[in-house]
Amino acid sequence: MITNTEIAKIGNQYPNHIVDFKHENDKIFFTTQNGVILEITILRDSAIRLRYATEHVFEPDFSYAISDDVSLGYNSLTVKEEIPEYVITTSKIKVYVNKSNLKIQIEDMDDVILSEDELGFHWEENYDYGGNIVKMSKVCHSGESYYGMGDKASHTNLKGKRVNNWVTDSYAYGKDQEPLYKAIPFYIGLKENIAYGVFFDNSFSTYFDFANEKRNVTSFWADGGEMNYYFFYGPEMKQVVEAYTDLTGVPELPPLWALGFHQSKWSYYPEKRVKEIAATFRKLQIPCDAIYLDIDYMEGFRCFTWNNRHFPNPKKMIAELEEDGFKTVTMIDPGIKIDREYWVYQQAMDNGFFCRRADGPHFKGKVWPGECKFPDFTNPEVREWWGGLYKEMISDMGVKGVWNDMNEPAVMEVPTKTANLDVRHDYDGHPCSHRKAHNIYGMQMVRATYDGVKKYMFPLRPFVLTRAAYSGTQRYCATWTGDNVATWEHLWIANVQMQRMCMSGYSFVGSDIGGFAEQPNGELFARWMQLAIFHPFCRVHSSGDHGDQEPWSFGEEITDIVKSYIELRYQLLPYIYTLFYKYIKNGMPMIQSLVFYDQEDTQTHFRTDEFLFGEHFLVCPVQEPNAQGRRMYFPKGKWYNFWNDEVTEGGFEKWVPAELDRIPLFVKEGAMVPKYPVQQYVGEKEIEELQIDVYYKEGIENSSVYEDQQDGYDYKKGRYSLRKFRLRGKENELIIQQFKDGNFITPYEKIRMTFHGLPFKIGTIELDNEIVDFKEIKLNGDNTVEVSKDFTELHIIGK
Ligand code: NBV
Repeated sequence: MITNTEIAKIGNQYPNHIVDFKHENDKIFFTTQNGVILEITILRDSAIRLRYATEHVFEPDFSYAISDDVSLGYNSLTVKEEIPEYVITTSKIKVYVNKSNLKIQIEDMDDVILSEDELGFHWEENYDYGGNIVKMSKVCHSGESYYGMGDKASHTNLKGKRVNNWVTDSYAYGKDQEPLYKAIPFYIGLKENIAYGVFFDNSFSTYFDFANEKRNVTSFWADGGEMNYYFFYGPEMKQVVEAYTDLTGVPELPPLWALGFHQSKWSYYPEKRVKEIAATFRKLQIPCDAIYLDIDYMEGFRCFTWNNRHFPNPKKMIAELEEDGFKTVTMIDPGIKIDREYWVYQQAMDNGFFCRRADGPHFKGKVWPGECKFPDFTNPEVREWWGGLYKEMISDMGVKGVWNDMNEPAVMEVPTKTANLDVRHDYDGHPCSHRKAHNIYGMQMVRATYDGVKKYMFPLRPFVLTRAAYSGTQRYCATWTGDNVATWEHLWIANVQMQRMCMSGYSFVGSDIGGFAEQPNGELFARWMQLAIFHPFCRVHSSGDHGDQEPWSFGEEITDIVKSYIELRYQLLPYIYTLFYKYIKNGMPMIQSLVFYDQEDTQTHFRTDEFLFGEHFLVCPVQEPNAQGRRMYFPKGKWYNFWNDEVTEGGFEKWVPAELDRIPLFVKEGAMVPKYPVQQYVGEKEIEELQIDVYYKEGIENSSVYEDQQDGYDYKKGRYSLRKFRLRGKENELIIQQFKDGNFITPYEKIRMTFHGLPFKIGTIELDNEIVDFKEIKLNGDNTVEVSKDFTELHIIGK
């Protein structure tokens, strides 16, 4: 008999020859003589799942990442036995499975190899814990590039890097530091300008090596669990990201106010200070929708309690803030103070809701309140209870949003910064240790929070924010990139992290504007704000012990600049809301790296700074002090300078002036950009007309505007308004057609269009085939017209 010790010495094991093959509907099974089973599931013609068992046994099939609404179904599937391999063919890809070693190769219909096993699947028995360390290695072809992977603070193109997914409290992290707060084991490969994706759905600590150890090998592996990955075929990056996002899900629409500006600090207290901050926003007329209460609002850091000395009447304070348009967002951490007098602790004790160590005692860890115990959020009963704890905070107190911090879980004064690996978890009926549950612990906490907050916010929409995340967490909440630093390097990091997260299916994301640790100077703060108004989640937050970080904290010049950018954010709300709608409708990332915009242009493969904000804005932040401008690359197309309408042709690098009050910002020709008037908070003003900036193009361009009640769920019953515009410009005319969808009646009657770059003087205007007197509908000069919102075709003809 072979002993454990001997097994440990064997090292890597590999599948050998196939002895059995079975095809059942959408699944094909290959069994090797040494007991490996490869199960290939065809989800769609361009999406497959590959799963490997050793010793003939699969684990129960369970994942927290996968959405309940995955689109399934393929057009064609054939499986043929040939020599030396089996060939599985769909209408988009061919998968070759080698009979003698189970290695696979995936090709497109033009025989381009997109995924080629190097060693392929192999494994090592884990002597310490049992189970396998599962490994996969692929050939990395020359010129191949890699993107995605969540919040990695590295170059957008991960070629040459090794990363680790183990969600970690990473205070003041640096560039290339690993691991960080999120575990999103999904990458997009780009080979010969064809994009494909790999999602390794394994919640253990996972590693990805993108040609770092060996120039020609890309590999990924996990400390336990199964080799279980999805392969998505593009050929466009957009299709890959859409497919991954479809698989792991999207959120519902947030309340529109959540896309406004948020102000936070660790911590605003007492009540007087909170009100002072709110009043200053209104006094200076700087728009703001949300104000945050960090841990100090609690009594001794006990979750779901209030410190009555600092907040004698929180309900009243929250109501007063609300009257002024501020929504209050409170923090909740996972650690529950060990205190027999504390009801949350008692309830969890009485019901056996805390995590236990392997031998039975509760797991204890030190956090803000001192010694704490931690609920096992992987138990559905615990999640239900946890959700219920929000009743008072939301229904009675009037809190509008909840912020889950430290949910990695972060534990102080231990070298691992987290729970012991032997801690036990229910894992929804698949009991396991913390090694397997760690990466999804925070996700399950915020899921429980979301369910509770949603229930008590009804009929309004919830807003929830998390720090830790695993793939799929985007279904429940927004996220931020954790404890960054007030440095120029961190401005660069924030930019790449946002691009990467959005391209990893997680669009509702932002950074602590200005930096969490240390104190920014006014210039850095202004530059950061200029970037961050183009991030889906837009919040200033700081650790607060270094000085103030409100928009007015850096003198008048900076206040004015920052104010103008927050105002621009509020003007762009209908554009941003439409991006959110497209994200949840089609999986379209709200921010896209240049490579996503044009993967055929190899110039884009290594760009980090420029990005697309939706389809129509090209943004390039200034990331250095004292800059008067910067060089940037313009991808294909023609771009209007947002500030002066000058047009730049894509395909080149160019110097762009950018004094302190300007960020390089460009609009794609043909775009129709919807705007609202500046409001101090969402809903302050009734929208009396929709402003649309129309950027002339010779040719065709589509734009759209999504609107609804800005909160609530009626939109799900068709009460939304989607205006789809098709712009067609010719030498001497411009035609705009509108197609409407949904039955929400927008409050305004008119659309005011301002034309940019018209190459002719307006002579005649036809509205739905009738000539209208231009004088009657023009406003302020010759390039603005006001038309009824329900027009079908607007035809503008030059003189
Ligand atoms: O609750 C305090 C902070 C919070 O402000 C921050 O946003 C989190 O990322 N929290 C971390 C705990 C303390 C960090 C040093």
